Amino acid sequence: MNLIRINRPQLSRRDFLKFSGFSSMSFLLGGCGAPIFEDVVGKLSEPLNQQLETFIFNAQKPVPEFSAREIQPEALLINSFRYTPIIDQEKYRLIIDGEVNNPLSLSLAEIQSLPLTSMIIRHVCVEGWAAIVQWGGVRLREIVALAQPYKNVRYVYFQSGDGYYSSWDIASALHPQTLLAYQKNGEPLPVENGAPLRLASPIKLGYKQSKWVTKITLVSQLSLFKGYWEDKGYEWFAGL
Ligand SMILES: Nc1nc2c(c(=O)[nH]1)N[C@H]1C(S)=C(S)[C@@H](COP(=O)(O)O)O[C@H]1N2
Ligand SMILES: [Mo]
Repeated sequence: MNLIRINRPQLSRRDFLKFSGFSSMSFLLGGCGAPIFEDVVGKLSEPLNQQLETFIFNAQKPVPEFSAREIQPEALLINSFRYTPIIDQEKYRLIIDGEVNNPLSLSLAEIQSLPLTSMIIRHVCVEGWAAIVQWGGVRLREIVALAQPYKNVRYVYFQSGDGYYSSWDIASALHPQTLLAYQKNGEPLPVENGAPLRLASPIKLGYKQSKWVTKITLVSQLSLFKGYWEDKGYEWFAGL
């Protein structure tokens, strides 16, 4: 899926080093590959850069959640524009790239070793149905922090295994209730609902919540393509 083109100048290695500001040389000495997971997880507690911090503080207040007995297990309708992609969970990697100091390729085991957040929220589809669902997964902001975005990052692209794509504003992406979910109603996420990994958030309409997410790209500008439904005229922000 090559629809998303990000126009930005290539950084020279010198510029890259200038931008990156690594506190440790181990990454640079580690050869040409990505840093090992333990290296980046160690940086979890480090703050995001200042501008992103400001976004977080300006982001919406937490959305009130529902209680467990309010979950509506049958109400979440499968809504897929195409087919359900077959993704081998063993071989699966979530790529995080774009305008970041620390591009990542994470296995499901690595993602699941990050703190688990669970929430009970209402999923709202623009087609006129809604469902109260419990989602479990990792906060997107944790993954974004690991990737160490440049300070001018404003948007996040999500690419999916079925060719679906969408883009979000960075503030919504960093909202504490925006999750990359791998559980639904206390069970492993079913394939039709986006396994191994999907977006789940109480602040966006259903079509912003990409299933089968394979790649997350952090950018300072949106390209001509903004999302599968968005490019057909649906609202881009799609906030709830
Ligand atoms: N990859 C992908 N993600 C997607 C879709 C899709 O077709 N492909 N449909 C969207 C829409 S319109 C909705 S309402 C929700 C539905 O999620 P569900 O099928 O788990 O109920 O997924 C969203 N995410
Ligand atoms: Mo939807």
